[in-house]
Amino acid sequence: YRGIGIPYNAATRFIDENVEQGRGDKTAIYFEDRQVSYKELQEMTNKTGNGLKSLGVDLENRILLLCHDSPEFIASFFGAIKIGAVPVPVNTMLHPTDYEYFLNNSRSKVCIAHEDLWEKIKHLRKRFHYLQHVVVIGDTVDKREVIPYSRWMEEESGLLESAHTVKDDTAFWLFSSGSTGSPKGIIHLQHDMEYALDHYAKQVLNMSEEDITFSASKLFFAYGLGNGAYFPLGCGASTVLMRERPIPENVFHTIERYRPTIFFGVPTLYGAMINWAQQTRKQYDLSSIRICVSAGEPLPSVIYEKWKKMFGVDILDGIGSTEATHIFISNRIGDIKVGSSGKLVPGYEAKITDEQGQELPPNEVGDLLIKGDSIAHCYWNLHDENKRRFIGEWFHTGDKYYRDEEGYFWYCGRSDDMMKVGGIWVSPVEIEGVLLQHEAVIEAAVIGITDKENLVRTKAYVVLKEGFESSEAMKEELKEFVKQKLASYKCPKELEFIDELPKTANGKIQRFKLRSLADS
Ligand code: 3SK
Repeated sequence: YRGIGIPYNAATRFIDENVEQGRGDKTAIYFEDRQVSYKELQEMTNKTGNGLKSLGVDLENRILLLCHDSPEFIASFFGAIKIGAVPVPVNTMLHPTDYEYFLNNSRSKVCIAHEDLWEKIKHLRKRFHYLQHVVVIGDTVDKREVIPYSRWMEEESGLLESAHTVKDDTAFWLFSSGSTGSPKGIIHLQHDMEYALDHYAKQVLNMSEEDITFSASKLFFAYGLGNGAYFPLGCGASTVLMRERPIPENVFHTIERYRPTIFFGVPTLYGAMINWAQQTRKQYDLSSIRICVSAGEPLPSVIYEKWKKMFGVDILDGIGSTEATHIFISNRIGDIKVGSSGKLVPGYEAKITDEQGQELPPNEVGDLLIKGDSIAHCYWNLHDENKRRFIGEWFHTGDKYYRDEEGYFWYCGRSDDMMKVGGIWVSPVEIEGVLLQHEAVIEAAVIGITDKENLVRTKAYVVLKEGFESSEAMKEELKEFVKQKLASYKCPKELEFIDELPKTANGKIQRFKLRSLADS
C-alpha cells in the first residue's frame, strides 16, 4: 500500500485497541438491561462490517444511519468505518421528506434503521434514488422487503480486518441542522475524533478509564457522538445509552440507575430538570456525577447557579460546532467564569475579526474564527459555501464573540442575529439572559424587527413556565424587569408569548424563523 498515506482506522483505534489492551471483559455500554463488553462490541462491529461487505459496500460508500441511541448504533457506525465506508448518522426526529433529502444528498447505498423509524419513511422508498439495501434493527422485520440486522448478528463472522484507510481518509459525515438553509453534509476525516478526544475530553474533562459517561444529547448530534461514543471508548471508559426521549423524568431515572460520573446536557434540559425537580419536590441523587457539561447554546448564569445550589455539582459550559467535531472553547474544572464560554481548549486557536477580516483587540465584538486539526474537511458539494467558511486553516464559525483581557470568550449571538439599535450593536443573548432571571420565564429569544420608519427595534418571544398567565400585565412586568437591569435601548419594545421556540437539532434557537414569523 505504498503511496496511500499514514495508515489509520478509527474503528481499530476506538474499538479493537480496547480489546488488545486487556479491556475485553469490561463493560463498554450500559443499555437498558444489557451490559455490552468491549469484546462483544468488537464482535458486533465486525459482524456489521462483514454484513455491509456482503452487500457489496466498498471504501468511501456512504451508509445512512437512522438509529436510536443503542449498541447497534455504535456497532454500525464503527463497522462501516472499519471497512472504509462512511456512516452518516441522522436526526431521528424529522419529517419523512427530510430523509429523502439526506439519502439522495449523500447518495447512500445502504440505510441501517431502527424498525419504527424505517416504518415512517418506507412509503417514500421509490424516491430514494441511490438506495440499494435497507437493514432493519427490530423484532418484527418483514424479511421480504428488508434485511434484518439480527441476521448479520447470527450469520456473519465476528472477525474482520480493518480496511487500509489512512488518517486523512473520510470517516463519517454529519448533517448540520443549520440555522438557515438546507442541511449541509459535513465531511469528517479518520483523525478528527482522536483529536477532539485528546484535546477536549482528556485535557479539559480529565476523562479516564474510571469514568462512566451519560449524554442526554443523542449520538446523531456531533455533541452526543463524542460524549456518548468516541470519548468514552477512546478512554476505555463506559457509556450509558438511553433510547428514550431526553425529558427530565427519563434523564433523572437513568442517572440514578447507572450512576454516571460525567453528565452531558444542553441549557434547555438543565432548565427543565431544575423545574421538574422543583415541581415534583423529589430529591434526586446526582452524587455519582463529578462534572456536568453544557453546549449547544450559551448556558444562562441563572441556570448554572440554580443547578449548583440544587445538586452541588458544577456545569462546564463550552462551545463547539459540528464542523469542528466537538468543543473548542470551554470553562475548566475549578476555573469557571459564569456566563462565559470559557477559554480556548488546548490544540485550538481563535481570532475575532471585524467585517474586513482585521483582528480585533480584547472586549470588541466580532466574528469568531477557529483553527485546529479536528475541523472538517469541507461541506459536501457546496463549493461557494466552502470558500466562505473554510478559509485556509481557519473556520468561520458564524458566531459573534468577544474575548476579555483574561482570555475568556463571551458569546453575543449568531452573526446574523446581532441587531444594530440606534446605531449600537445589541446582543440578543444579553437580553434573553435577563428575561430568564424572571421567575415566570422558562425560555426567551430576542430578535430585531423594523418598524414603519425602517428603524430596528427589539422584540422578545417568551415561553412562560406552567402556572403563569400570558396576560398584558405579565408583558408589562417583563419589560419593566428588563428595564431595571439593562440600558433602555436594549429593552424589548415588543413582547409576545409563544408555546415553544424553534430550535436546531443541536438546541440552538433559530431566530431567523422568529424573524419570518414577525414579518408575516
Ligand atoms: O453547539 C455546540 O456547542 C456543539 C458542541 C459540540 C459538538 C457539536 C456542537 C454543535
